[in-house]
Amino acid sequence: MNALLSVSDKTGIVEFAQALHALGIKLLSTGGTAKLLADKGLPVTEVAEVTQFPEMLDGRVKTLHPKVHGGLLARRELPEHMAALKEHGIDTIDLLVVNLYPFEATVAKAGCTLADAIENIDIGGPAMVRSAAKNWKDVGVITSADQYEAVLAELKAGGKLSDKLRFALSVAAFNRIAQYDGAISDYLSSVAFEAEKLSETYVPARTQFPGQSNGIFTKVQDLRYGENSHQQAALYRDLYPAPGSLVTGVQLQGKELSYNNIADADAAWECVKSFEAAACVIVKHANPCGVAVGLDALSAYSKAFQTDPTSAFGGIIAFNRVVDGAAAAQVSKQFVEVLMAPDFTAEALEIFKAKANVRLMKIALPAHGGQTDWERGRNAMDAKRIGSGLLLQTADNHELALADLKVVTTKQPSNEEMQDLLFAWKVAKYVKSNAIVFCKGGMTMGVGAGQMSRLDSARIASIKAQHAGLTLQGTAVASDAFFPFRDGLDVVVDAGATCVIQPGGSMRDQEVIDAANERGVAMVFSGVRHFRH
Ligand code: 93A
Repeated sequence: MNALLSVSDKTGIVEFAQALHALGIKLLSTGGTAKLLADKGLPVTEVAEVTQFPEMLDGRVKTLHPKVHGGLLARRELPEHMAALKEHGIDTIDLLVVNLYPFEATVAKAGCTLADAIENIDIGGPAMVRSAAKNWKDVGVITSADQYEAVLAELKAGGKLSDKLRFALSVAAFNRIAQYDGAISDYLSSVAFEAEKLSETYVPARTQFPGQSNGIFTKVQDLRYGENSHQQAALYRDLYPAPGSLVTGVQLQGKELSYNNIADADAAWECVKSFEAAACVIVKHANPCGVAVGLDALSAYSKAFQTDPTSAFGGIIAFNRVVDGAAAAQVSKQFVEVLMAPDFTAEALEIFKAKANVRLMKIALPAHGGQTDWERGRNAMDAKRIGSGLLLQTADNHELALADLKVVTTKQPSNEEMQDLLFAWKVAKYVKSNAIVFCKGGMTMGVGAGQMSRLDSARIASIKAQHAGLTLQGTAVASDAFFPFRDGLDVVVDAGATCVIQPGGSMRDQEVIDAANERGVAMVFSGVRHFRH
């Protein structure tokens, strides 16, 4: 049996080659790998010796030779294939061990030149992997060090690999190649051509990672199950995750995050990181059930919790400030599933030690002043699976500025009301449609989410406020889309709202404006809509 070993990541290769040698398998190898094995005293034949052709062009041509590909591709059960090998003096290669030039790691490094990226595009490695994987019936192909153990176990037990393992290795190999080519395509697609790119020292800008540009994802882990226990699930992340996104976080304690935990945690984290002031967001079933800004983590949490203490039970909580002992002590009084923050003080960590089930996630915040979506930690694209299809759109990254607002009523909102309107609008963007959000003093006072009728969302928000013992008198209210009739406005004003923000743009805008004037409330149009389905 002949094995060809050609690896860039040399982790574990010596031990693996030693085990192959002990099993009587002949070792062939390329320059760097061969040298390492020979230095460790292993008998190894250089591929150049087999091909009678030296490695050339700085290693660009090492294994691209019929003696290699013939040995990988020949079908052992076809006499004419074996006769052809014999005629040309080619030996079969039965086991291939290849991992590729580190393209992904190279382009992920700050300051990577275009030339460096290009030099790290492996050609001969993937070619061999494809040959071996195509001929899986006769050749075992190893593309990752974590496959060494399973391969050795079978070789030791029966002297050869099972069909099942060879097939699994072949599938893994094609997956790896697809991912590798995807990474190259993703990277190059983002480098628009300019003459200066011909220079050896040209470093493309970091906007090269718009996130999901070509939909290249890498698997983080299998999850225990999906949304429900009969569903299988896994977590993937962008090849180049945006700074400050949930997938860049580190779990400090607690059980493994579930599918639903991750979905809710993402909703909470995306919402909380949109605030510059100290903020806290509590999420249940993908909707915020309490959002507040305050002087610090503790005050933001205390306000957010008041919105809906019932729903906050078992909630997913996100902070955009370090959680200190005071905030931790308060949060730990409630049942919490996941807690996210840019960091936790030693005192806070000590408090949560006693609550081993709480999943603590430490996630760095992205820079608020970042220029690109990627730098600001936001996806450029948004995707939704439909039956046999995929809906793609640019992400809802619109940010409302004070100057965009148009007051449409005779009554002007006070400065304080204006602040609450902007706060309510920010929150409404993260609430499932139809969204109605009552706010006051930098906290949510009632959230109506996910109803088929805007009227029902308004009613639910006010019922929830009552249940929480809050009054909606003097609140600001945000509606994620326009009021098609005056009835929605009447419901929120009946509940106590004194000012309203909504996109405007309905055929009956005038009817709604007249109603606001009649009821003596202020109304502003944002000019944009924030549907979230
Ligand atoms: O430059 S290449 O694309 N040309 C080749 O013919 C070739 N053959 C193997 N790169 C090639 N390789 C790669 O070299 C392998 O995929 C592996 O990553 C690396 C191992 O080189 P060495 O053994 O010299 O360290």
